[in-house]
Amino acid sequence: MKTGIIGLPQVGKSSLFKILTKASVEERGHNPREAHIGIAKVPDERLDKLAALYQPKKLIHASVEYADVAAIGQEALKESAYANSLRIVDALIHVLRAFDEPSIPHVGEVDPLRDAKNVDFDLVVNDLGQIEKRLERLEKDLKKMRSPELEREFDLLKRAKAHLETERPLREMELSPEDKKRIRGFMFLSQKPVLYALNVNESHTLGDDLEKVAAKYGMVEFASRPNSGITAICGKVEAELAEMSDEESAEFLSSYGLKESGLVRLIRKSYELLGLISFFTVGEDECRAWTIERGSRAQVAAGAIHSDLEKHFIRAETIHWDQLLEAGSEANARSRGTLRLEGKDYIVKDGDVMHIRHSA
Ligand SMILES: Nc1nc2c(ncn2[C@@H]2O[C@H](COP(=O)(O)OP(=O)(O)OP(=O)(O)O)[C@@H](O)[C@H]2O)c(=O)[nH]1
Ligand SMILES: [Mg+2]
Repeated sequence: MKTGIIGLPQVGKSSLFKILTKASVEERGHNPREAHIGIAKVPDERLDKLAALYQPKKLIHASVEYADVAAIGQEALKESAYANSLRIVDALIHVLRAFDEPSIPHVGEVDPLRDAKNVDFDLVVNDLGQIEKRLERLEKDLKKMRSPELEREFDLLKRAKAHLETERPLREMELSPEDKKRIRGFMFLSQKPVLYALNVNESHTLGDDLEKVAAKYGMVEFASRPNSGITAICGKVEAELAEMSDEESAEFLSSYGLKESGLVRLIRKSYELLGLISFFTVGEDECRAWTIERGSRAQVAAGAIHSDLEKHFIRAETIHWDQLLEAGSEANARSRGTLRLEGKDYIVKDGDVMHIRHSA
């Protein structure tokens, strides 16, 4: 699962990428049209609490991959290398300028809603171009030979085209599971779920500002459309936080009226937007979070650990993380009956702790 960080020039994309992934972006000889890739740990208090109980030798959090791409625009999107670096991501974080800084140029006034709409429009135009090309091809093929599958694809693309022509991104279009499969290969840009990230000014009332900034710029309704979300960060403060120890950062956060780093919230929201949840495996050797799609069956979840566990799955000893903490040990939980056996079709819940029993 990979998330692309997009946005207009100089809005703070690379700064965000750097603090997310703690990666260095200044590599020499790097083609600016290719994306930088980095990995961020998904912060998870639940796992930290389980680790406090087990004191494992290894503690492994879930992770999300991010790609820092060059500034977006009609021109950039015409370059296939650029468009392709975006096509391969599963979701987008769209960084929007909400900070004033006269020394850093921006197109006109600070107006993140306008910028968000413009970039969405560019994505829509790009998808329309793709669809038109494919429709032309399909028309020719259908004249030569009728095929029910090609006809279905033709109808679907016609419908997608009509949708895009109303200037709405494909992420808002309703699709049956079959249509989703049919359309997947195109990797349409406007179909990707998006998290708008408002990059705000540093201020003494940052905690409050972050809460209110989406409303201030009239973005609440805009960002509550299907497959969209919104969050706010202050790039400057996050960059300072990234350099601090845990104790220092707790003090620093409270001086701004903040409970947690905006980055933590952003990573969590992008995880949710991708439709992902975590389950845990625990023990004295290792406590670990595993990433699965929401709605996965226990057998499929076992496959996230190892394909052999999926193939030879028997049962999963399961307990919700907070029940395990409450019981204080697996033995206690078993005698209380909160540790239970689930079969292969059990739908795994976010925060379940599982031991997979298998015959491998
Ligand atoms: N005041 C202020 N400046 C910021 C903030 N975030 C980034 N900047 C500054 O904005 C400039 C651009 O930041 P980058 O992170 O390089 O932006 P970018 O979107 O990657 O830029 P391009 O890749 O060139 O499009 C730098 O000078 C940053 O220091 C912020 O929250 N507040
Ligand atoms: Mg950059």
